[in-house]
Parts: sequence; structure tokens; C-alpha cells
Amino acid sequence: MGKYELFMLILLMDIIVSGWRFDGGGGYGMVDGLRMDYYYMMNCPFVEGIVQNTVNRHLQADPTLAAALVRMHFHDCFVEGCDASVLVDSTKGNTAEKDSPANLSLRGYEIIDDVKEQLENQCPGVVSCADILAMAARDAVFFAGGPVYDIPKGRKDGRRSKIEDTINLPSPTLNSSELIRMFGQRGFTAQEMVALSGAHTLGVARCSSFKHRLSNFDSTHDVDPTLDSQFAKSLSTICSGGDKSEHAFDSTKDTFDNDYYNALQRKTGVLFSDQTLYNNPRTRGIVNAYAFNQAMFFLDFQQAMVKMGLLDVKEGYNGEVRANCRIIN
Ligand code: HEM
Ligand SMILES: *[C@@H]1O[C@H](CO)[C@@H](O)[C@H](O)[C@H]1NC(C)=O
Ligand SMILES: CC(=O)N[C@H]1CO[C@H](CO)[C@@H](O)[C@@H]1O
Repeated sequence: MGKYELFMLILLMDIIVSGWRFDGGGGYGMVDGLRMDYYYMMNCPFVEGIVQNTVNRHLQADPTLAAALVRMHFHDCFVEGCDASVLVDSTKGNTAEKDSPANLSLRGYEIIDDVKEQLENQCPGVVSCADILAMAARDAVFFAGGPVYDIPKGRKDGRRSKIEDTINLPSPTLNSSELIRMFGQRGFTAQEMVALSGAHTLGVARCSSFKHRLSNFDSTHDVDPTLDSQFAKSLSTICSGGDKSEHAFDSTKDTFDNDYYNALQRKTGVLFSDQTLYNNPRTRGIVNAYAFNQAMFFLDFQQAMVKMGLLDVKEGYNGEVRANCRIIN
């Protein structure tokens, strides 16, 4: 990194951290209105505490929901920007993102509803569902043993949630080059993509997401040759229980650590899109680095999450603060 880039990076971090506004310049884009101290400024200083306490209470009762919250935030941000479009229920005239088939395994909506209800009592009409989801995902990472980090707030909720928009989510059949391209279109480097995939240190995949690797894989292989053969047998055993049977991404599914990357080195990545990160020379070095150095993974992950949380954020009149996260006002 040259001196100039380093300077710009420090300046950018400074802006993000201090919430400094580019009022004079105009046209500086979407980071503009988000601030670390947004809810202090809005006279609602207890927001962070209420979110964290509520998330912790739910996760103590069911630790598997940490994965659910992190994934929900990702799906929110990759479809229409981080605007809580993922939370909207379908209505008579509109089938929402929620009801797209592959996205049906999202869970944890009741945690967001619980937080929202408390915040509406404290400061009605102030705290957006998009911010709640971003904070809840952040708190879930920390609850599970991952890094602690601060995120800027002030997102508004969107007014659109349509099933067809979920086409923008990455499919588990994509290879590393395709993932680099897809995340690149949203401004992420290959390294940031590999770091974000590390979210698969939490949670499970269902057979329907990986069974294509176990039979009729391609014209020359019945089973995906990048899959460890013993592990392929365990996955097949899981799938004999049906499409909804689950397998953990790594050996510590409720703990946020770097074991996911160790699993990839052992050819025991569950999704094709996981294992491909190790198979492609362009991303293998990053996988090895994170497998070797958990602190480096944590740092890169938190920075990439902050960046993901800024995707196409809506501000001002481009959005609203929903009264109920499931219903557009
Ligand atoms: C790189 C591209 C990605 C692909 C192709 C992908 C795909 C998938 C698939 C297919 C599942 C399993 C769904 C099921 O079978 O029920 C899953 C689960 C999950 N994904 Fe991703 N994902 C990607 C990136 C991400 C990112 C960037 C995050 C968050 C930052 C994330 C967080 C999660 C979590 C936490 C789970 C487990 C959910 C649970 O146990 O409830 N994924 N992902
Ligand atoms: C990734 O997939 C694309 C599209 O299917 C294909 O053209 C490319 O050769 C693949 N790359 C690798 C490294 O397999
Ligand atoms: C990750 C994934 O498979 N997303 C799917 C969500 O649902 C839409 C609509 O069915 C699919 O097109 C996406 O591929």
C-alpha cells in the first residue's frame, strides 16, 4: 500500500469512526448520513444496550440463532441494500423476499420483533429495522466468541421487498472466480469476500444446498472430486434423511472462530462455494492465512462487515422508519 492510499484509508476510517459529515461537498454518497452516535443525537441513547441485552437473552436460550442473525443481515444487504427488506411479510398483492424458496431457512425474525417493540416504547418512530438488524448481527458475532466492533447507524427502512430481487444472492454452486466477480460488483475485494464467507464458521447447511456434490456432479465425476471421500460419505448419510437434514459448516457451529478455514484445508468444506475458496489459487493463500492466524481473520471480518452494512443504505426521504418491521408503513 502506498503512502497516499494509507492516508486515504486512515482518513476514511476516521470519517467512519467519528461520523464526520461531508456537508460542504455534496454528492459524496451514502456514508454521508450514517454516524456512530446517531441515536445519541436522536435522544435515544439506550438503543445499543437494549439491542444487546435482548439479543443475548434470545441467544442464551438458543445459541443456534447467532448464525441466523448474521445470515439475515447478509441477505438483507445483498438484496436492495441494508434496508430491512428481508423482514417484510408477504401480502395479498406482494410476495416478499422472505418467501423465496432457498431463503426460507432464514430464522430469528422474532428477535428483531422483540427488540423493535421495546425500542418503539422508548423512542417511537426513531430506530429503523435496518439498524436493528445490523446491530443484532454484530452482537451475535460477539456473543458467539467473535470480534467486537462498532458500526455507524442511521439507515432507513426500504419500501420494496419482492421475491424476484433475491436473484442477487450468491448460489452455493458458484466457483471462486464467480464469487470474486459477484462480490466485486458490490465493491468487495477477493480478500473481503473470503473474510465474509468466514461467517460460515457459524451454523448449518441443509442437504438441498450441497447434495449436487454427492451424485451426478459433472460429466466426468459422480462425486465432487474436491471433496474428501470420507467426508462425502458423511454428507451422503445426512442426505439420506432428506433435503432438510442439516450439516454444520465446521466442528464448532455455535462458536465464531477460524475453524471453517481449517475445514477447507482438509477438503471438508460443506458447500461447493466454500471448498472452491481453497481450490482456486487466487483465494487459497487467503484461506491459509486465516486458518493460520485467527486475529487476522477477525480484523478483516469486522472491517468487511462494516462495509457490507453500508451497501446501498437508504437515508432521509429515500426510506422510512417502519413501525412494525414486517409491514411497510
Ligand atoms: C460467498 C457466498 C455465499 C454463499 C454461496 C452462501 C450460501 C449459503 C447457503 C447455501 C447456506 C445454507 C442454507 C441452508 O441450506 O439452509 C448458508 C448459510 C449461512 N450463511 Fe451463507 N453464503 C454466502 C456468504 C455468506 C455471508 C457473506 C454471510 C454473512 C456475512 C453468510 C452467513 C451464513 C450463515 C451464518 C449461515 C448459517 C445459517 C444458519 O445456520 O441458520 N453467508 N449460506
Ligand atoms: C468458474 O465457472 C465459470 C462459469 O461456469 C467457468 O467459465 C470457469 O471456468 C470456472 N472457473 C474455474 C476455475 O473452475
Ligand atoms: C442463495 C439462494 O439460493 N438464493 C435464492 C433465493 O430465492 C430465489 C428465488 O427462488 C433464487 O433465485 C435464489 O437463488
